[in-house]
Amino acid sequence: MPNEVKVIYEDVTDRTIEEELKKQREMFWLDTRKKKEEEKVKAKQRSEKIKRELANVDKRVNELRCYTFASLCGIAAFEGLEVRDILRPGGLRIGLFGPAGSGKSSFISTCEKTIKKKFRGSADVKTEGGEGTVRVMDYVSGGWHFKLIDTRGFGSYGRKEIAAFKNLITGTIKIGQEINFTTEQSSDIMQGKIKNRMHQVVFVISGTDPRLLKGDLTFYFNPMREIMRPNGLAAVTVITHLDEIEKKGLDLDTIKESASRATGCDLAKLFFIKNYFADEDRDPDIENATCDVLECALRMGERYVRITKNREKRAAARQDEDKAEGETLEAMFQNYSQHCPCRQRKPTKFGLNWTAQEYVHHCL
Ligand SMILES: Nc1nc2c(ncn2[C@@H]2O[C@H](COP(=O)(O)OP(=O)(O)OP(=O)(O)O)[C@@H](O)[C@H]2O)c(=O)[nH]1
Ligand SMILES: [Mg+2]
Repeated sequence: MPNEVKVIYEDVTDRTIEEELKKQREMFWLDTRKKKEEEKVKAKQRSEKIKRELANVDKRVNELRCYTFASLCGIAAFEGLEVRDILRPGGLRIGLFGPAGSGKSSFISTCEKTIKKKFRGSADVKTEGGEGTVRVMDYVSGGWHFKLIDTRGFGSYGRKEIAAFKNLITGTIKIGQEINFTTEQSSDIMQGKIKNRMHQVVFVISGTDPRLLKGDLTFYFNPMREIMRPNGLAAVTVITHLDEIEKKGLDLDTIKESASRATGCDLAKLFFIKNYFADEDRDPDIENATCDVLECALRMGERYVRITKNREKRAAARQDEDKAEGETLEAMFQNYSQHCPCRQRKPTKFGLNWTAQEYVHHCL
């Protein structure tokens, strides 16, 4: 009998499947662990990069904390000028203007968080359905030689809004007072004391404002620019909502050019920012942008003070000269009047409308 070959079939399918599954599970865990470790390394690198960047920002922030008036343009630029009224805490006044809800109060909170390292809160940051800023408020005062002045967003510019703008620029509407649009009476910018005026204007625009790309904001800013220009005031522009701009994939250059047309600011004086929200971690990009805006505004504010003080000094010198000239003429008239054949007629009677030559001619 031939050897019987017994073939035993073993069903290994389940085992193979199980082994395969086990292998896959191990691979999955290995993969996940590897990814987690990579993420950890990346997060560590990111946080170290942020730390390094924040250390650099801190240098700039400390310079702003130690800011004293004239330190950017150099004290030599103010030689011969009386600047003690500005050279004091809160002396240089920077006013923020722009449409309602553009982010003025939020930008001030961002500045405070950057400089003071704590978030002021959102007392007058617009909430849905709520009212935004109504009163003139000053911030970042402390011992620093500058302060930021928050104003109410104007819907559009009529005569009453223009009057309010002039009154804000001159300091006629004081810190703490309500900005209402009930009067058409405005103060003359050249008359107010320099120390009470705003020395620099910061225009604040939301980068997602649909009026910006349509070109409609030009009409909004023109009345302000017309008041500022003859008075030597120039503006810096902050474009807020950078996060929204990026989310919507809008083109930054197009927005910048539209903002430049609307505000008249050259491109170097336009800055994008995403404002801080409450409890947000420190962000070097936000803080660098904040430093850029403040440094530019302070430099331009110093320039405004220098030009205006020089202008007033020259005007005062001219007045003194005129006065001295008037006195000299009067003395000369008196002298001639003693020899005047018609002495009985006092020279003052002829007034100073006569030139010295006419008077001498008359006497001789
Ligand atoms: N996403 C985003 N929201 C912002 C930014 N800046 C401001 N906001 C929001 O915009 C709204 C208006 O901000 P405000 O700071 O109150 O604007 P405002 O210009 O002070 O408004 P008025 O005082 O009414 O003139 C608030 O809900 C802010 O949280 C930003 O950069 N990004
Ligand atoms: Mg506000």
